[in-house]
Amino acid sequence: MATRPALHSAPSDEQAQQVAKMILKPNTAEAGLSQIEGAIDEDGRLPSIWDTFANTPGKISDGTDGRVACDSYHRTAEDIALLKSLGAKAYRFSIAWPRIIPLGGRDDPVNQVGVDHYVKFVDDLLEAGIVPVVTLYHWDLPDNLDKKYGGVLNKQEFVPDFLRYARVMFEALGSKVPYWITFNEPFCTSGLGYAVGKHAPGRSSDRTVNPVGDSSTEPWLAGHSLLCAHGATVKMFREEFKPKYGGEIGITLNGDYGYPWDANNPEDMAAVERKLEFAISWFADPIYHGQYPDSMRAQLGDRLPTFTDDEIANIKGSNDFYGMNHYCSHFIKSWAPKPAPITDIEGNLECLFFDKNGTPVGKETQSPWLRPNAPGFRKLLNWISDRYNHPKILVTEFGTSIKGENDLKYPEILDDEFRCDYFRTYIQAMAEAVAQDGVNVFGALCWSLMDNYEWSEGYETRFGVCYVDYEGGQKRFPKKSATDTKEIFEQYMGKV
Ligand code: GBH
Repeated sequence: MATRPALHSAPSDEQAQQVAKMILKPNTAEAGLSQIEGAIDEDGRLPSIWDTFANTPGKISDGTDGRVACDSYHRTAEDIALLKSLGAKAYRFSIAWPRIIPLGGRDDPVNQVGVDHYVKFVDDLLEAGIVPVVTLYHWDLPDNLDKKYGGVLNKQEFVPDFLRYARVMFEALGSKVPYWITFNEPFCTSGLGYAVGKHAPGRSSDRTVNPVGDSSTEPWLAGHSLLCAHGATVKMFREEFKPKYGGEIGITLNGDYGYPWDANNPEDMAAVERKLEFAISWFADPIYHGQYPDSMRAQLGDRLPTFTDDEIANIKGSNDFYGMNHYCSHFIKSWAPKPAPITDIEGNLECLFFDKNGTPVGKETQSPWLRPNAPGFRKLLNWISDRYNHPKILVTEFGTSIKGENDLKYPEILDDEFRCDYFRTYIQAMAEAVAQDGVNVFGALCWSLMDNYEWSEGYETRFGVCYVDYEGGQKRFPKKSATDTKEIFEQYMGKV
């Protein structure tokens, strides 16, 4: 039987540094559910909100869903062998809640087949010498909970239901998993799910997007529920599981960096700060400082909920490490002094690819939101480190798509120099942040091991260091970046 690495039982800072060196090697991140697993109606799994969303006409750009995806549910041995062959030291993946408690609720039955699937997967990873990094929630709420009570909008119901699900997973995997992440990118769940409407369940005030939803209030309620669930889960983990098993827990926040659109305009400078606060501090300030940022209170007034004493006591100090997802940068143009639109979730500003002089922030990719800018990564690492008193940071995602990659055929598609360049420059920027600026990054995971279901962009956008042949039976082929990242990481090993 596989045992978890002893190194992780109760890491001192010095041990954490060793883990850093161990993890700062080629790594890959993945998601459970519709992004890679497929098998959406097998072994007792019931639909998630993403299954329902994908089957709503017009929501996914290529009209696809996660029914098969990379077929990873049936290919765990193959995926682990692939990771091993690429020299990966850690693997981040998420658990699909609808496999564990298909109806989702705290009184609903646990699906043992689903639990066993992940236990075996983690055992096999450990056997292969790969550290599992487990995300409990990567956007795939059991659909039943959305239908029954509105999912994350209903804090009273959502928090105890999530806690029960988390408990089942800590019981099953607590002795084996050294790093837990409660929620992946709560900004996306809240903002894209309940204001923009581009993510499940797709609610929005924009009636061309959805017949129901209120973008002025719902994202803030959703975010509040997620914070409360995170806080309560960490409390339970620390009281009941950490003393027995060790292990660390945190939340993963997405955040892209911003430069002023007009560097001589104080309004744009202030907007940069607001942009980072609305994206990152919305969640990180309550966790590290015990309250929402002033800029959000000022713009949102009572639309931003308040914490009870118990809630904030759970939330404040609840990160053992900061999980950081980071992809790109933008130029930020303020809308102030005009008041923010009531549906705004970004801080009364716009994010642009070009500055006032027409200089681009980076080269175009396939993703409409992503242009690489490696110096922005170093700057954001410093911003987070300064604002939150030098937390330990695990970079849980960074990576890029490539303009037109999907139009290439095998084997040309394996020659992804653009992605190699992205990882080379971003890893260099991260190494500088660590070595020269003293930022405490202890690990980094590339997004992603293989091309996968890219949410509302379907399969047209690829992020993998391995190519997945969707038409030819989901076979995986390492791209150039798969071997390059191994070498790039190794170059920095022991030097940071
Ligand atoms: C990550 O989010 C996700 O965690 C991961 O699952 C995904 O595969 C990866 O991105 C690559 O896309 O134009 O309004 O739709 C990264 C942060 C924030 C990027 C929201 C996309 C979409 C803005 N994401 N953004 S919108």
